[in-house]
Amino acid sequence: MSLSLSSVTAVAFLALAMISPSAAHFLLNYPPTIGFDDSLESTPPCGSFTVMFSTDNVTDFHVTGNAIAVTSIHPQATWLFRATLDLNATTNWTSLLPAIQQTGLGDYCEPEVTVPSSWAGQKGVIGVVQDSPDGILFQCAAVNFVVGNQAPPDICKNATGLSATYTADMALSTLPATPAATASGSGTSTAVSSTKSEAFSLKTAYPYSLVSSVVWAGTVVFFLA
Ligand SMILES: [Cu+2]
Repeated sequence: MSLSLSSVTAVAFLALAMISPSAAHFLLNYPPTIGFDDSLESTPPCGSFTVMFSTDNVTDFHVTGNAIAVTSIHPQATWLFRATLDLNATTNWTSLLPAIQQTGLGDYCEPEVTVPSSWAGQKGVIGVVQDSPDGILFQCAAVNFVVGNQAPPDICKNATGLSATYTADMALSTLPATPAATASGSGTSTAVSSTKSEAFSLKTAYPYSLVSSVVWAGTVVFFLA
């Protein structure tokens, strides 16, 4: 059996990319993100980006069913999909689905997310929040809410073996409305952070390192072959 050096190298790089927590947290593939900065993805409400309808890639979001597609680099995480008519993305967030726990790496898509039908004809922001082993992470999309529903685009797909189930997530259900609330020293934010660390220790009980070991074992087999 022969394996070219380049394919072995490619496998090794792929394995590294998959297990490195700092490689990326998550990608918002659809609707198009207003911006992604890996190192600032934990900055609410939009991962450090400011919504600007004049320059953002603004797409239609169908109120009776529209896809939201992401890629998770975390083997397990919990998601909140939310939306607001506040064009600054700071207030009045509506949760579009209960919190969802994703297990398995890679592409994940909710094909038929709905928003209140009365929103049709208005601009707004879709917010995607991931409660991950390395914190709460954010991205946003700038959209025009329109009537009807959408056939899920090709980019809406689920990685083999990935599963998603509704769950309860205190960190997501008590998300501060604004960045300022996070920074304040009020009793409320203290309660939020203690909840967050509980959620964090629960999450880290998942065999993150076990998944990494399996990937590495596969890599070693390739090197020895
Ligand atoms: Cu991460």
